[in-house]
Amino acid sequence: LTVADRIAATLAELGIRRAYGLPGEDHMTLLDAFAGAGVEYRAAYNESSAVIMAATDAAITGQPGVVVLSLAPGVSNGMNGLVHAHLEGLPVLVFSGAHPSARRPFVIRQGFDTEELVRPTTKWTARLAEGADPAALVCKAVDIAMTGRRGPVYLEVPDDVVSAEESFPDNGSVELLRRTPTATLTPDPAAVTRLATRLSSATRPVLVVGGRAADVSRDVLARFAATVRCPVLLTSGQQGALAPDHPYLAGTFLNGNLEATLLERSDLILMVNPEGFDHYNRAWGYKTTPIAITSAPDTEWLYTFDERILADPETLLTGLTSGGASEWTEQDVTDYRAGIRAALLQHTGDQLSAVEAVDTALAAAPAEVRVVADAGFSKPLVALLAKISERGRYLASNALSTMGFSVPAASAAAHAQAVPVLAFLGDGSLLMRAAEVALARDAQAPVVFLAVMDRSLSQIQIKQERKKLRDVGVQLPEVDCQKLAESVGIRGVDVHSVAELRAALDGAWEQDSPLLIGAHVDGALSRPLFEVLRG
Ligand SMILES: Cc1ncc(C[n+]2csc(CCOP(=O)(O)OP(=O)(O)O)c2C)c(N)n1
Repeated sequence: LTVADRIAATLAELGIRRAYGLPGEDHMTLLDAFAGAGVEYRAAYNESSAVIMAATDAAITGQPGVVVLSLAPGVSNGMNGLVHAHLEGLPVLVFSGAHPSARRPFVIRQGFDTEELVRPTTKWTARLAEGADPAALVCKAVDIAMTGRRGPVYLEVPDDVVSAEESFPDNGSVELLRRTPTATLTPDPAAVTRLATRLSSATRPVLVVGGRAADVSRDVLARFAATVRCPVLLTSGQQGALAPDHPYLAGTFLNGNLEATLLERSDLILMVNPEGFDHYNRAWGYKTTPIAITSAPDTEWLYTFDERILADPETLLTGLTSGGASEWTEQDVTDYRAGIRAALLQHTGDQLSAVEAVDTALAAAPAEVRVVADAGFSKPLVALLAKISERGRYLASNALSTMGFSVPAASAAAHAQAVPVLAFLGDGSLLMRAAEVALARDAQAPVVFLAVMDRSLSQIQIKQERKKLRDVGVQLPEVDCQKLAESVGIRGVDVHSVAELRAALDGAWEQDSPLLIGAHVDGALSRPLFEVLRG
């Protein structure tokens, strides 16, 4: 067995089933070893997509994602994906080949300090030296990627080192990793009493659940919301934490304008893990200062709190079940949800609008669908209108908000799990990843890409207009999605009305080929919506 075989076998033993990348001559032995160990390797068409795919796999499976990049240009081309994984807090093992150690000081062509390049986006970088235990190194990398705030780690594995025969006895690294202890936080009892008192006298409590982890179970959240009669808002990263039909699920928290209709009425806003990575970068704009429950001392928050309690939210919310004074009714929550829909869907015209395209596609999707949003104008529309059945079934580049996310993310999601995927994107993002819609072929689940085609980078164009600046660089060409899709071997269709869109979606989920729908919309109808969302 070679060192590469041992690396691949260790990944397989840890339960890692897939790896992504774009092959390079510096890591062919490793890819060969993956095939031998049953780690399925998929090539993307550019490295940032490959990293996004590995990060998405991690988001869905809870296991570290794996990506293999070619030295120098492969790593540099993967940087955008790496920044996404880092900001999103997703554990990704980034392997790269390397020049042979003896040649390193003499290398000029493709000679670049890639460890230095990736350093700001990784929790750890290491190089596999001749004679190092490969299984121990992989396990250490996994441990670092998965503990505390999760994130990518970078391992350089020179081909000459991984091709060598390996001679290490099993030192139990994998077993050690499985025995990682978990700690439970015991909150300050006085703070808990103060909170319980505030909650029992609040007439309009609202709970906002945020953060990266699933720190509150659906059962506890459901019971808390119903017994305290407390509307719940979920940040984008927590979508699906409460069942979509729970009578107290108010909707999505973006730190935007629309939520004010609920939050401005509230006299107690309780936030679980208020981390700023998945909402608008703006100060707290509602009159009540929130109380925070944070499960770790080092969360990334944006605003000040009345009080911040370091506690396990699951335990704390389980103990807080008397909502004596709440005046909210289920009808209030239903009205709030209806108000959000009405505010978003009020601006329609003769032509198809972006919001109608999003709403129509969501309505036609199966209940268990996984929804993927890209950066751009449709992102908040998707976040506010989607009904997400479970945690992990809403995917977005929340923190980096990078364009070109949804094509690789949707494809990786459909490879990782047999759950149908509906991916939204603008025409700018589609043009960035056009050929990669083919990556969704041979997946475990059907994928529908819904591209909102408005012939512009509207998110930017609208901001230019609002600042009375000239339109610069924001026009896009008309794209024929049917031809584009068919040229890379998937189905494609172009639609110009709600009726045509419904017809295109009819039966879309029964087909085994991915489908690209180009929804050609009137961009002028998006203008007033921007005002509604951001003010
Ligand atoms: C990689 C990347 N480049 C640039 C941006 C800045 N940006 C944010 S939204 C946007 C426009 C996106 O255009 P499109 O995909 O057509 O969606 P639309 O806003 O038109 O719906 C741009 C350029 C970004 N977020 N990511």
